[in-house]
Amino acid sequence: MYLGVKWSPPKEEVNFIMAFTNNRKVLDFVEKSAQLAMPDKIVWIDGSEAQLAALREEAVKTGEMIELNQEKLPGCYYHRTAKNDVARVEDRTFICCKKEEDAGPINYWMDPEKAYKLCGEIARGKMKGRTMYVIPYSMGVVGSPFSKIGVEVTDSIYVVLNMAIMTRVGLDCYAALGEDGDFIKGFHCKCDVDPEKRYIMHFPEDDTIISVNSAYGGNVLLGKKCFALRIASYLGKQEGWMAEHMLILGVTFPNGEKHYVAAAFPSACGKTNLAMLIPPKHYLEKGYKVETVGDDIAWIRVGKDGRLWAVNPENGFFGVAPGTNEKSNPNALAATKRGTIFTNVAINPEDNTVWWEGLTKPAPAKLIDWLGNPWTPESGVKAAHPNSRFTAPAVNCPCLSPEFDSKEGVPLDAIIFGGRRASTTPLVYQSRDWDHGVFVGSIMSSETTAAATGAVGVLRHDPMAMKPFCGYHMADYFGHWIEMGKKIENPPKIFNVNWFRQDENGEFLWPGFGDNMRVLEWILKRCAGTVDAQETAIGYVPYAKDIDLEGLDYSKETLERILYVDKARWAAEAEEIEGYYEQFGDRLPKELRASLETLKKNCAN
Ligand code: GTP
Ligand code: SPV
Ligand code: MN
Repeated sequence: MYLGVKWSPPKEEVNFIMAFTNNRKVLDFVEKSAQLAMPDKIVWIDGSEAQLAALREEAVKTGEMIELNQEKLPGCYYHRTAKNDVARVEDRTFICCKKEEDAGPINYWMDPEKAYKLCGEIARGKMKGRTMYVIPYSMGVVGSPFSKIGVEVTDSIYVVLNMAIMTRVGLDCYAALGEDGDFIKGFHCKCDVDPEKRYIMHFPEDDTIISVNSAYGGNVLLGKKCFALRIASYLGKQEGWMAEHMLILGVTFPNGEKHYVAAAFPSACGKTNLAMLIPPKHYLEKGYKVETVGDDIAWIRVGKDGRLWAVNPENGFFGVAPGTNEKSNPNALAATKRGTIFTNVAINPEDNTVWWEGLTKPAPAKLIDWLGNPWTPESGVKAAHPNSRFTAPAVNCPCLSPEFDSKEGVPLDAIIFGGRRASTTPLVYQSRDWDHGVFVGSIMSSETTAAATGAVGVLRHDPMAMKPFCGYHMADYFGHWIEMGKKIENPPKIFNVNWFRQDENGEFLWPGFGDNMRVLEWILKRCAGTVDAQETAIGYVPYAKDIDLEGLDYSKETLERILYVDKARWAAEAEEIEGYYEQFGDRLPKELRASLETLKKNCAN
């Protein structure tokens, strides 16, 4: 039984000659998907450039994609989604485990049987007149002990082409599976792109994902948030590893030493930017270098050496376009110059290139906005959707780490949490130890962004930046972090940063972007034990003198202001956290409760 449909296939209707695999589970999954959605045709994606080129051509013919200026942007295409389909839909994203209590208070839950039936009814016959594409893909380098294979079926060429950038698509995935290997099943059907019937369902106990009535990024590129975070976090808990919403970067010191950090910030809160940062001039002159291993997802295991090792399971960047420019993130911009798909940005009709808010100042005089309407700077609306994105191959990134393809990943010196907080949270602080670091991650709050539907700028808890992405009970996830800590002989140090402190006029108090290197340096010095810190109610905070301000027109007073730990505010924060923790009941690890008590005590005296 799959999707509520009994299987009685007229086999000759389905093209299995081109299946490329004798894995009976793959064949069964594809058969059942076809039986349900009734496509006219099945196309088995092999990942070859010839096949992808033909699909691009077809998508341009049907209007699904627009070919951009091939001289200025070779291999680049443009896609517009439906107006109602521009971001992840958290309230329509479900964890469908057997017991409701296992999904926890933070996830939306649906009974698996009900969810299969509902989606079965919605998707039945919806691929009639369409083609179903079968995409074999690997999250991580094929053959790495970290990696896992998925197969996504979809009726969208846009999905095929994006998956071919974001993951490792190819027949070697079938070879890795063999005749009997298991994989994550992903069924996607855009159906009628009806927001009322849009569902993103996860069945962690069945290794299955179903997505219907959307054709947007995180809802439909099933290898990404659905598999690599929601399903993988569940697998990680079972198998003793971690799937996190984290960037991974490497810092090379002037003496040649390399150190790696992973950082969890909520959606549209600066992961891509930090991962690709270019250090200030005097750091470059001294020989510092920052390289990107990943910008969104990290799979992390304990290595033989008792350290944590991280890989980026993705193969591309699905990055926020607005705000990306030559100054803020030249590396990301360079990555979008070839082989990239742009979604919901604006088009400059003069030369058939792309534009978004913040790319250039002033804006071009005339554009076609993300809705397809003529636009001028006087229009009074945004030309690009605030969650418009680029899908760029990782290999394009000038600062891509040589360790990007490493099968073992990179060893972590530090884990950094961070959110978008106008007040309270200082620029940076260090936790006292692993368990306290888990507490620091668990109490993260951040203002919402355009990455998900709903209001923007609302402060909410987003523990470890995983609120929308944890595939099981959040308190059990905290417990898993605590348990992992016991297995790591040489744990990374855990920090929290906040690039988003604001003054009374709503202006950011910290320059951010490349200047975040100054904070990274302090963090790595703390890891090496070469810089002192002041102990405060919330953890260790830098002495202002230890944050390098060379080459920056920045007052020591402002720095002191954003490093200051205001006990009264933190006492209020602790009280708020107490209320927030209540929903976890007895499942909340005692270590976290103890850390909360310490915080309360520290703020009281
Ligand atoms: P997802 O892909 O949604 O997971 O997001 P992300 O965490 O990779 O976010 P990204 O780096 O794309 O940043 C999103 C927004 O944050 C953009 O508008 C950036 O301009 C802004 N931003 C990033 N870094 C900084 C910073 O250091 N300071 C300030 N003020 N803004 C930043
Ligand atoms: C996020 O929202 O955190 C993203 C974009 O990285 S999406 O893939 O749409 O989830
Ligand atoms: Mn993300």
